[in-house]
Amino acid sequence: MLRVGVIGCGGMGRSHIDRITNRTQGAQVVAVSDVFEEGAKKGAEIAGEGCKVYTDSKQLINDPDVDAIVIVSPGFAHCEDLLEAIKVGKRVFCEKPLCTTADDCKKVMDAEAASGKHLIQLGFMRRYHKGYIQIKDAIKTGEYGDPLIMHCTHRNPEVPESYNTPMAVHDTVIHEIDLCHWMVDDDYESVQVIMPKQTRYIHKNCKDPQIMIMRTKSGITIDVECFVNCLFGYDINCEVVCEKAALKMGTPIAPFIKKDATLSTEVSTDCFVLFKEAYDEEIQNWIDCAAKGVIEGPNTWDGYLAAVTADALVKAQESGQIEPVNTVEKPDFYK
Ligand code: ISE
Repeated sequence: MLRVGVIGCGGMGRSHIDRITNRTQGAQVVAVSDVFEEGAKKGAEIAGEGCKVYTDSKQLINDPDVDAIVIVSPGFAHCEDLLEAIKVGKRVFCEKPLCTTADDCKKVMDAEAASGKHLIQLGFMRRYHKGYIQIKDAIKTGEYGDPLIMHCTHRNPEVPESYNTPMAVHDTVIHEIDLCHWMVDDDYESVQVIMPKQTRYIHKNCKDPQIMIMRTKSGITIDVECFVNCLFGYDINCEVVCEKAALKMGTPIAPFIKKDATLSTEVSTDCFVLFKEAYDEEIQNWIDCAAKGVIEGPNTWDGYLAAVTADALVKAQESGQIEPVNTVEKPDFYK
């Protein structure tokens, strides 16, 4: 049984504690921490009797009863805890982002590589969604030729007033940044953002919709329509155009109903409903991999690449120009 300590007991933290306690196998939450003691206690209640409560994440990381760590604290707090976990050689599942700056991501990547052990998995859970896996597997067969273009849509029904233009990159399209390069096994070279006619239903600090374009090193061109006040639902689509075929992800989770001379189906409005299974799968895979001492999911390189690409996209939102994605050479350790 993997003994897990969870850092951060907000909504997502409590959801992971519940997942490890009630919906996955092979691990148990033995300690939780949160800077707010009340929050930590709420988390411990979900884990059940005997779960230790900390307000200092360093103490949790160094607790000899904790084998592995789940980091679900706010992004700005990740770097220090990741470096501490690497120092003591404990395995980590870290919710996105890896760190809030590309420099901090690089620091963590260098420390992990120097430790000689792959310890960190990043919470890009969409890699565990069946629809994307099916497309990735289909591309890998070679039957359809090389991928050339990808079209994605990422629509939210609405976002709060606190959501601003850069968040369309950091909170929303960050999923496609990770997914798209993973599906075609390539890294990014440049990005661009085009602002179409704007919806009247958006708040003043957010441009919406936006079209983000990412070009990979081999030339694959990816367009992502990001539309976070589309009003009608949480609507996620992906199509990969290859030399001999177009592969479109099957999305509906609801049945098609024919009634009163009408064909209808439901559009989800909630990412936690649409990707519920993916969240469970990613944690189960992390637990299973911990027993084998490997990481199969997104790793520290993916976190670093996402951070550098996101910075370039935010720059492109302002400049309207094609912006380069300037990463360091991928270290052999991550190849
Ligand atoms: C949110 O954090 C997510 O992860 C959702 O998938 C995304 O659609 C939303 O825009 C984000 O705020």
